[in-house]
Amino acid sequence: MSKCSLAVDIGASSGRLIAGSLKENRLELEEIHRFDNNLTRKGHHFCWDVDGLFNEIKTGIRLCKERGLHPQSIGIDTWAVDFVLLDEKNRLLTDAVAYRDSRTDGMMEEVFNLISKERLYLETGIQFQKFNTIYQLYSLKQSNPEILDKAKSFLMLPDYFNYLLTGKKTNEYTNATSTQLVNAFTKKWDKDLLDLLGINKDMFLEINPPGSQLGSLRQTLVDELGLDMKVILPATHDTGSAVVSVPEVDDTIYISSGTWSLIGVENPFPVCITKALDYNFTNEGGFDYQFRFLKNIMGLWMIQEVKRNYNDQYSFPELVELANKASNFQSKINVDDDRFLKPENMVEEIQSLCQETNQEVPSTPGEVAKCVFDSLGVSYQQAIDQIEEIYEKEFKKINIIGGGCQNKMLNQLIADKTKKEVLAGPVEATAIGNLVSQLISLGEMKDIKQARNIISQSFELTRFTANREEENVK
Ligand code: ADP
Ligand code: LRH
Repeated sequence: MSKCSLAVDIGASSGRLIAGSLKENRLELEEIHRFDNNLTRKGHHFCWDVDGLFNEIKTGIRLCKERGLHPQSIGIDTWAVDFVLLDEKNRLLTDAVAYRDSRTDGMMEEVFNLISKERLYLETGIQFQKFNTIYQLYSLKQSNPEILDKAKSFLMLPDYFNYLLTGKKTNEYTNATSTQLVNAFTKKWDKDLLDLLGINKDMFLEINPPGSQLGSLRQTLVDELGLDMKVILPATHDTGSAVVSVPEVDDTIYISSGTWSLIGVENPFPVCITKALDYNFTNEGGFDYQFRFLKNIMGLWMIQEVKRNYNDQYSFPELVELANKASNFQSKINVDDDRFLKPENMVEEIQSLCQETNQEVPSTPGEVAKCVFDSLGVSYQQAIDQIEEIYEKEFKKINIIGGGCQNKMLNQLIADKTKKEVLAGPVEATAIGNLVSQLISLGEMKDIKQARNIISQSFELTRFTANREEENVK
């Protein structure tokens, strides 16, 4: 792989650098570096270790060089909603407080005193999650208004890493929409909303779409790393990049399965109708100004925490295996209850809810895992029913992408419950979508339609059906 581009994909649980190149109409990938990502406690808050993450990005670039790879470009995506603020000298004014931190408790309600829920939804199309950037900023306004007033630049985390790489500051469109502060129709910062909230408008930067080229690495980094490359914006919101990789979006419901399960469809326009508001569906900005009409479901965060609570004694495949063996265990919980966002102990929280609802309490790792997977299945089914109700049509196919599509038990469960054809893959959908944005920007791919064709030629998917015939398909 001589000529390649480099995707930096950092999820809430782990990050990776993957090099990709186009060879005879197929996308070839080479994993360069992988690392864990965890919340760290800083003072009163749970934060992300942005310095550590930037070091991992640099390590990955160094490893490219060691392997003789000279990427022509690099693109960064991360999870959404989190940000930092910089002062006039581009120094950090805030830690990168994590969205699971409790600072946003009660903030949604405070914001609704200033702006009605309906207006917020009609203007932004974004779902109500208590951790959205709007509520994080409002919390900062309550606790440290002087910081907000002093701030000269608002940067989402990929924007910040891009600034560290290039010295250039911009806000990328897809991730900006996750703030709930971008107007879904003008695709610009909603200055009226910011005025109503009393939040300093001047710190928000120009919004640029995926595919924009930011420039080369800073000279100091070129000297340090011995490589130069173009920095290109992918859909910097990881889910935005992931959905680029869904080979066939028409008539397909996707599940982007990782720390969160994002269930939805792609649309050319935002759907801000009352039913979508009632069901709390979002319209996140996507590549090529498409919209992701989807619902956030608590996702595999729950099993990540369960794994941690059992001191990482079991791997993810082992937990799936144990859940399979606990086939008689039937208790189910509402996975979307906020109590699972950041409980002290996930296993105990699950056990408590089973007890409170007079169900059998899971006592073994297999029973706990079975309860999580079955309960996620219930929530998936409900979201799928809601999508079909809103669209007044039946979708025939479900495409599960991301790390979670390796969970065969969950894939089969979804096929059994929905009686739909379930396709699993690609696992590295987000990195692939990130690479595709770069390759389109560089003129190596024509457009997203061609990119999706190439993706479907390049990666094998696994099909699951209710009659339990698992097969590999191209
Ligand atoms: P994120 O990008 O949100 O950090 P990923 O897309 O990397 O998440 O997916 C991580 C999840 O994938 C894990 O929480 C785990 O549940 C699941 N997973 C990863 N590997 C496997 C595996 N071999 N078998 C089953 N599940 C897996
Ligand atoms: C998935 C994700 C999701 C957001 C959440 C904060 O990684 O970006 O789309 O809602 O993290």
